[in-house]
Amino acid sequence: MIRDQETLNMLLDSVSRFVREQLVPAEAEVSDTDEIPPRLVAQMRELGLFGLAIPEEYGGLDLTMEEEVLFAFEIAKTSPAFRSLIGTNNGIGAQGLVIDGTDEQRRKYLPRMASGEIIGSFALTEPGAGSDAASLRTTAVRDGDHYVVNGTKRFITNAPEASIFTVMARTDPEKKGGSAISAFIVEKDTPGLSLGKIDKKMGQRGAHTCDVIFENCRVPAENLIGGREGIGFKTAMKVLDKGRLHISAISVGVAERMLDDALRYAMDRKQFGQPIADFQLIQAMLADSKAEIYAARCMVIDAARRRDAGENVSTQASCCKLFATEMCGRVADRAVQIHGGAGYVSDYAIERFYRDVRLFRIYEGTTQIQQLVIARNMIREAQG
Ligand code: COS
Repeated sequence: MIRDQETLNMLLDSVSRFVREQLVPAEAEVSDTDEIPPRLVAQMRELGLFGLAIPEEYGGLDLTMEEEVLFAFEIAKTSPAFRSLIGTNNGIGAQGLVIDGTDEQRRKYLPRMASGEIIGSFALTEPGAGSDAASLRTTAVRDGDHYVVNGTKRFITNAPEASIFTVMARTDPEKKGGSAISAFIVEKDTPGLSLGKIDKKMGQRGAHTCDVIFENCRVPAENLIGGREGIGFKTAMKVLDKGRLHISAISVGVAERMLDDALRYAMDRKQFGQPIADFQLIQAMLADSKAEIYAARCMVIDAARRRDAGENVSTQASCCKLFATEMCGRVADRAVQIHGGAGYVSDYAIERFYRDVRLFRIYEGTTQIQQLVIARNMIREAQG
């Protein structure tokens, strides 16, 4: 749903200009230094990019899902690390509060997240619990008006930058499965919370992940999201439904950028006396990529509109994540192929993008988990 086309166009125009004029020229610097320059972070704050998906009453722009995916198509036309910095405040790092938080909890944290003053992070994955998220072992044991949290979270995006964490932990250690899991907001400076060393990743330099370790970390009971135990797994799943749509839209935007780079290279590069874009085998790769990007774009917009209309889009979000991220991987591969030897060296952005986009098929639920969610939902529906 688009609420006001004119206002949205203004936002999309300014984001597109920001990407073209500021972010694209800084891509190599971010990759070399593994850091987003503070001047660009300040500009992101000024543009309101940290609060796009946060309700207006808490200082955000409250974009609908359709508006958000249109934004994501634009911001994704540059290194994914830029998107990652604002991604958790708009997505998994804030949506637990937006969806299931109490008014008091929202008031306390969301305005500062919307302004970009603080970064939020989402701590679900553990060394022993990745795809099988419901088997997580971090515990939160009630002790007076606190919970004592113990456990380790792994690969936590933006953890080194984060001031608050949405942490899923088991409040009933005896009970297996998701119904014993609760979600908490834990502030970075809480005694007993520490961070591991920053992970050395395959790509997305400038975006950081690390372990978050809890050792007898005492969290005020008022930080239990929604004030109820046992709903944390469902909160996480709802957050991921939205996150998966967002990542799908990002996959479309990055694929468009990679295809654009490949097309320009193919028109410029001459072999056998003519631009390689004139050769049909190159054209096949360009055309297949164009068609697949178009298909993914349509899927993402359709699913976003359905979500805005109040439909449960768990199946559609997984279909989008499955198709769009795999499509993005294929486009990356073809774009490297079109660049030939030049695609394998770091003088061209495609070498970096090829590594950067590999993550999309893994995080916020692997392709295989999306297949499982889709098929399960199909069977459930058929059973009535
Ligand atoms: N929205 C709301 N509730 C949901 C839901 C959703 N999208 N998906 C599941 N639930 C509910 C179920 O309805 C069920 O509730 P009841 O116990 O009341 O019936 C409960 O949550 C448990 O669901 P389920 O039985 O499907 O859980 P499983 O452990 O079998 O599997 C999967 C769930 C595999 C889908 C889940 O663990 C998953 O998504 N794993 C991937 C995790 C992930 O994406 N990690 C990325 C790291 S975060 S960047």
